[in-house]
Amino acid sequence: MLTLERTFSLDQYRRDGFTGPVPVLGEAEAAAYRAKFFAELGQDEAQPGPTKAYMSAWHHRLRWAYDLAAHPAVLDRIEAILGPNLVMWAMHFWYKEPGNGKRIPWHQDGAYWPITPVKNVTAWFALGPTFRANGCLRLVPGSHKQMLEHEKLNDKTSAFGQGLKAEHIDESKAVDVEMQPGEIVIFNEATFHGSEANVSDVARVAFSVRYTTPEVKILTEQWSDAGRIKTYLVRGEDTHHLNDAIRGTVPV
Ligand SMILES: O=C(O)CCC(=O)C(=O)O
Repeated sequence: MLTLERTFSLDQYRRDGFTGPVPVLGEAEAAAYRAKFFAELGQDEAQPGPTKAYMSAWHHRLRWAYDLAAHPAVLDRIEAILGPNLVMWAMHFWYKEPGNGKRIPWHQDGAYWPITPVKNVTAWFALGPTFRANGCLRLVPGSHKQMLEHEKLNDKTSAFGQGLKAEHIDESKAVDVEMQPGEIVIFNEATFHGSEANVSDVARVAFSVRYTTPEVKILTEQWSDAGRIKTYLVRGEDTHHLNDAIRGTVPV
């Protein structure tokens, strides 16, 4: 199994389809954001439980979530990959309380997204510790070279109805991305990724932020949940104005 380099490397990103994890927040800062997360759920962090809360687009209405999604230390890394003009277009919290039996099946994000061209960099941000037993993110290095067909899954343990075909997955090549609170790992729209159930007593608190460039058009009319998609120019200039109709407003 590949050993994580725990550094930001453009060479690794190009070779493996991901890079990191790297620290962005200190432990105390990550804990403060984690507290805001649980406060928003209306839960006591010491007794994390299941939630029916909507987990997308908190950055449209909560300034602290926007500040995380547009964190300069994250944007510096994304800019190194995508260049100076950056559009942030989605954010989703991935929370698994202790005992959450759902797994995220192996998938490539680009297979789910009506955007053209399909170009995206994701920062997956751990606000709490992530490790094998609480369902840390798993990635397959070098899997990002082509898009593959996804199929329907009839599996009650899967959080998604579709995923990559089992024949395309070589579990022996998968990497468990165990992370400390405040770290990010960066991957692209084609990198195989997923995660297992949380069989520990530690909540897994994490979120993803999606970034692209102004020449990418988001086809909101093909999106089943279009309200969660808004574009924020977080660096540089909008050279194409393709998504003006869904421009987001930074919350106060
Ligand atoms: O958090 C997970 O386990 C999956 C995350 C994911 O699918 C994503 O960020 O695209």
